[in-house]
Amino acid sequence: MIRRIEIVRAHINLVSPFRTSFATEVDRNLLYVRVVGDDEEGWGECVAMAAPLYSSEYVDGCEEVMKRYLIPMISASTTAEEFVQNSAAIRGNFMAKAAIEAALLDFQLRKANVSLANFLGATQTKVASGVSVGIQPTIDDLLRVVAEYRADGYVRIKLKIEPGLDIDRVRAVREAFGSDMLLQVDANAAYAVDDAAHLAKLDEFNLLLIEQPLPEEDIVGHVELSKRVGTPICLDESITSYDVARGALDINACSIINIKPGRVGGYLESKRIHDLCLSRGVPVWCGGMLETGIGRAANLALAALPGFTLPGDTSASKRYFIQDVTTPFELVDGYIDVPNTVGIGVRPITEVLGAMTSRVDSYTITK
Ligand code: OSB
Ligand code: MG
Repeated sequence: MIRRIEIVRAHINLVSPFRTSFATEVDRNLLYVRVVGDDEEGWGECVAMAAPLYSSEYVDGCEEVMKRYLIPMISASTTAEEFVQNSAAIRGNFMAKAAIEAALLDFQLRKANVSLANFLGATQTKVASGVSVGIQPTIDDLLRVVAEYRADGYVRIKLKIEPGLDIDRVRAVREAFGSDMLLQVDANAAYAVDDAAHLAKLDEFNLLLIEQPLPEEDIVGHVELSKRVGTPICLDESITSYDVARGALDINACSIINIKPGRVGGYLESKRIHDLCLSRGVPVWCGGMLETGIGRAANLALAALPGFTLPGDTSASKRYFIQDVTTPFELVDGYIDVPNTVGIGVRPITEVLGAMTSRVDSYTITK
């Protein structure tokens, strides 16, 4: 029986600024959902950023929609599956929904003594990990940072790019680290279809993919771009659901999909997209949103499914945080172990989370 839902608001600094084409993040404004029962609890992490720059959601808005619309849908016996069904009436708000779904899943799987990985259908016990490299002030900085991540063992490098900080950056990294290194770029929607000829200059660098070159809504623009650029197009921001994924694949807007559970409304929807892509032979990989250990643990479970054939942004805790809220995830020979105990397999360390927490609001479940 679910007795109450807590929203825990907290703050954590990043080890270094993370610059993308849309923002420079120096910290995370955190929101955790804690489902509390009589003798069990479940945790979920909301991946929304402080400001609506990556997508339309932002963390304070997520809290608002949770307390006003989503938490009131939960009764003492609501399952994650029921929550997903019932909350479909609320449009969008995927990150808010996903955080609650994750906490409900963790709660019910702990009670059932099943790991999230097993529940989702994981076939791997460890996952190969890539790292997302923010836009650096200079090419020298970039080469130094990439060298550090290579030394850590990351098997794939993703460079954030934006117009003007793209072709030369990729060329420099290719020249310094060779053509064998798995390399891809992420534009976070910073280009337009008219940039097709410019982006085609990346073709000579044998990249795995170009992630989200055009705006979220311009799925049709990606169809045109895919014809004019040789490098595979991968969608991130645009893929907000199973239906969007199917449509994008049907019209050849992309040939690879980045699955982020927060962006698509949860782990159950993520599995549906994975299954679709697996059945069509479309490679998928697990994206990240600078998650702390709670979200990172659940992402690792998802990334262990058989269709995740490309390394994800499932880096080690220390890539982003000096002290994670859970036992840190560590990279060993380029791989991170998938949690295999119950639920998401981790809990926040009480003292660590307590020191970071600014507020806890508790919502009693009376139905
Ligand atoms: O576009 O993949 C993205 C981080 C925040 C928001 C969007 C993105 C990212 C990353 C980093 O690229 C992923 C990670 O390592 O968590
Ligand atoms: Mg991306």
